[in-house]
Amino acid sequence: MFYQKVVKYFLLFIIIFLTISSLPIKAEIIIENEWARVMPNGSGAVYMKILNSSDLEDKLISASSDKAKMIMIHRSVRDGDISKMIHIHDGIEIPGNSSISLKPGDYHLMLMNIDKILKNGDVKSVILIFIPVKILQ
Ligand SMILES: [Cu+2]
Repeated sequence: MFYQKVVKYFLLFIIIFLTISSLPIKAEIIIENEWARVMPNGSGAVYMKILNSSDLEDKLISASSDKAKMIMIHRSVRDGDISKMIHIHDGIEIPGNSSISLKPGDYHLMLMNIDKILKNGDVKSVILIFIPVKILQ
């Protein structure tokens, strides 16, 4: 119960800005249903749905915010009875004309050392960096 209360109290919403590269190959990325929560220990997670409406495979490779010292791409996985988080080093691929959901118990952006002055309901931005997979090959 304590956990739920904390989550509710510290809920904050985050607006996402996209950094689309100036490269000639571009995917069409749309972000929906973005939200976030922070924990009393100063960590937090950002969730969203990422839609790729182009034919090109795209990849979320990193994220940053001036309100958190570091953001890592994580995935929660179950190992028997234990839930643990894996650091996804090489990003999240979003195939053409499909979507990926970052949600509790699955992919999320893990915020470390969040600015302590954040309050419930604050709106902050996170910068997402995408690169078309074709460029990486
Ligand atoms: Cu995590």
